[in-house]
Amino acid sequence: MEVKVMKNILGENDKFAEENRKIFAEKNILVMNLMGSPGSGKTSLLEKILQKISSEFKTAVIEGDLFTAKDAQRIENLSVEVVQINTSGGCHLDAQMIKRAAESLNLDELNFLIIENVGNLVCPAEFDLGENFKTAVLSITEGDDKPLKYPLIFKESEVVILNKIDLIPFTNFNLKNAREDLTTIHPNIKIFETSCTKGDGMESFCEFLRTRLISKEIAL
Ligand SMILES: Nc1nc2c(ncn2[C@@H]2O[C@H](COP(=O)(O)OP(=O)(O)O)[C@@H](O)[C@H]2O)c(=O)[nH]1
Ligand SMILES: [Mg+2]
Repeated sequence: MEVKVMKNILGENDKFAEENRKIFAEKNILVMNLMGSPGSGKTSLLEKILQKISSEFKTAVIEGDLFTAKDAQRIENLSVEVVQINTSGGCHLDAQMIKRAAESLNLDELNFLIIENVGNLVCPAEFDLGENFKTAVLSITEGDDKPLKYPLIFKESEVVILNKIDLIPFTNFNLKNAREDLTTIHPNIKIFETSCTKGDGMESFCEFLRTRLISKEIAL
């Protein structure tokens, strides 16, 4: 019985996800679903890349949070359009929430939509939001065993960001092992090493995003 209920929930979500994907494709908008644990650096990464990308491509952000608009405020401080979704304790965003949030954006003007998912290494990976690709943020302080312990999020993600690389000297995080495990889980996964505090890897990640955006022919 429980399995059946779960199936119905996911079936319903997939219907909304397909509707979202169709709308985003019609409007020629690239959509990235950004996932990762609380505190891995998702909002910090956005703060860094938006400074570059939002001046080249018309970008908006949907912020998912259990409670509060703290992250949305950080994005608004950069003069980037942002919509806040509070899940009131819910551990992930779903496609219907995205559909509603997207209705308040001017999609005709938009090139790039970034969705910061609720901080969680498990549930968000199970829900298709209608995005073009998923990016997982894993920070050095979480430990190099996490890819094997939480494989689904890395299987589902086209990109993984190994963030807080500046903290490597203070931890036992083994980059070689982490890269090997990630590649075992997802052979073609693109791996970026970043530091939001020092700036490492930001240009490489922005270059990847530019290529993705331009290949959809949605430059301003
Ligand atoms: N040392 C270091 N700290 C970082 C880095 N990125 C983020 N942080 C810090 O990690 C904490 C959580 O960052 P935040 O962006 O709010 O994470 P989120 O919960 O995933 O959105 C903040 O105190 C950030 O300043 C990094 O690359 N290096
Ligand atoms: Mg955040």
